[in-house]
Amino acid sequence: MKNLQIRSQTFLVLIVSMGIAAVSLAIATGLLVPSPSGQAIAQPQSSNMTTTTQPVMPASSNKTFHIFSADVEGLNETAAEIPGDIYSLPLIVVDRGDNVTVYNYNTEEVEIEAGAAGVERHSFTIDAQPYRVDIDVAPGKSGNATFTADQEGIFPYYCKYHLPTMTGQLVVLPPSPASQPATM
Ligand SMILES: [Cu+2]
Repeated sequence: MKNLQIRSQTFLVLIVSMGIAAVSLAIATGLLVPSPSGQAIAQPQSSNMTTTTQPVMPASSNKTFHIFSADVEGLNETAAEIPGDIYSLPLIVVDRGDNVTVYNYNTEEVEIEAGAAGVERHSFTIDAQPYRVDIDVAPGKSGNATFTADQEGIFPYYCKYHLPTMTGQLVVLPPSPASQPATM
């Protein structure tokens, strides 16, 4: 009987020291942080994780595009018999259902163009059904429009003053799973 008591005491000591070792290990690895009162508390890790993994531009159904009028460098418009005006963005890709906002910037210098034969306006125009967008801006100005991309397909956009070069394509894709709001 005495022999058994000694054995159980030894076992108890073993259990306690294993417990201490486990807590020390947890503190060392940062899983548990000793609180001021001496009790170990679990450290929340999730808050740190979400801030570090947050994407810079999270997927959203609101999509904004900034388009600038630009020129093909070195082009002799007279010799080429074609305007050298282009868009900074020749392609806009969205998902169906997206709320699309387009800013159209006319980068022509007001002073120079005012004295020229024609005022260099630039438009961002879509008239392919069902879309109807027309952002027509004067030199040095900008304008914007917002519409819902509710029809899939490829729709041309163009500047009313600089065809055939100043064109682009709005591509409306079927909704992608990644851009869908999470369903519970
Ligand atoms: Cu133009």
